[in-house]
Amino acid sequence: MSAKLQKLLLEKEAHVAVLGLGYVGLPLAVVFAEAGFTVTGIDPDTKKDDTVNRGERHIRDVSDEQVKLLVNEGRLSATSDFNVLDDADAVSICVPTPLRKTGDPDLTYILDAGSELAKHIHKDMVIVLESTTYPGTTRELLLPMLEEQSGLKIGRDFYLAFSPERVDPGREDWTTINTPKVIGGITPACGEISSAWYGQALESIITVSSTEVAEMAKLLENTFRMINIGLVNEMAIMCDRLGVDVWEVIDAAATKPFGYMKFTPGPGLGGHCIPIDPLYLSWKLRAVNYTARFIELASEINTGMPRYVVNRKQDALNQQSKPLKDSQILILGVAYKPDIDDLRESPALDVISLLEQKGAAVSYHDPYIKKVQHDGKEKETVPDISEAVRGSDCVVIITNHSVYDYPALIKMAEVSEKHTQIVDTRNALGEAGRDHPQVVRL
Ligand code: SAJ
Repeated sequence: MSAKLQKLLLEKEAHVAVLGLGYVGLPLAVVFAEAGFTVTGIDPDTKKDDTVNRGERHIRDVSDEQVKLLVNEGRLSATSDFNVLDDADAVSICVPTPLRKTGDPDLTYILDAGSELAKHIHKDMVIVLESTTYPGTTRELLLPMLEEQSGLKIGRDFYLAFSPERVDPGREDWTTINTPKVIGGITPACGEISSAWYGQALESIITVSSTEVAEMAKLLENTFRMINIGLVNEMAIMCDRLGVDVWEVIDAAATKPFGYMKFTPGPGLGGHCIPIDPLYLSWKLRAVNYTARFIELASEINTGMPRYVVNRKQDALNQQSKPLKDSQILILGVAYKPDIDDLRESPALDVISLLEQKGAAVSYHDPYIKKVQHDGKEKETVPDISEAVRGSDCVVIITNHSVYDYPALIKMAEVSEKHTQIVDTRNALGEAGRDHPQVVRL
């Protein structure tokens, strides 16, 4: 293993580069800089680069003060120029791994990062891929790109590892610095030197034997979550068929102090991780003629929840012999989960599309999301909730932001001349919503 690189890393003299300044890359760049490294963020989006270089943050999980201090100290800067990689000793790749419209993995960002790196890779460089992807990507895709063009030898001239990001946007108890970090190298030396580097900045490093183990561990984490959410969504459907209150069932099961983990049903699965990562795994397994049945079934149930919610809404309006067509529907909360401003894959978008296809007039309110572009249309959040509720035939709670005053919401519905119905997909109203004549719960 390169003693020179090891020395640079352990003495924090290494120049660190972070490719991609999104919700993973910017916090990681800040953590490395705060540990004492000189860090250059590289992002083709010059707006992000300019924000960082002005000493400001564009990701809520870091503060303007943190960025300003590091930029002023010369520890953190950002650029769209990949040539800076010529002087980088340690590189983290934190680029998106979305799905194509076909549902297949879209590795464009990883391939672009790999081809830029291949132009600038040099002896005594360590590279860690953080982007969630299928097992084998680092070894089968990234490694050849880096070796073939450079003629350098893995584990001798340069080092390559995979380390899954475990960032939960908006979370304050588990952050980039204190969340345990799994790292697996192409060779043992790769794993060792990557762990030595990350160990200079993060509190807990778990070194595993290969990149495939690290890639697969991440997919197990998020597949576990997706399948359990699918299970509890199906429990909601089954309880409705049996006339049993699923929320009371879940609360009762959650009293078990061991062997059980609480998940709650909802209008569908949003975010850039949980609905997407498991499909990278099932795609890879199809390539080796295996069907990942749990993933496919859970995905089917989760993607069916928006339609299920719309049907519940139709039930609510039927109670008033009101057709869905031409009814006024207000969606409360469109972000993919509470108290954040992220709309990616939000089930609210599917619910809005389905309602509009059925002829309903749909508006929304979300304190974190002022505008929504969807289905070629732009909507703005309604300014005044009480007025919007009074003017609606039905209010649907899709995302239960903490800022909402739920008891007041019930009061607004009760006094509205339209006798507004409330569809509560998150049990946001709690006991007040149970058996209420104007409330339908998931
Ligand atoms: N959801 C449910 N029921 C649940 C939990 C979530 O319907 O019981 C829905 C949410 O409303 C949301 C989607 O699932 O639409 C995803 O929710 P999430 O809580 O999993 O939030 P994410 O997507 O931000 O997940 C991240 C993940 N982090 C990474 O992948 C790096 C995940 O691994 C974390 O466990 C999760 O945060 C977390 O713990 O909150």
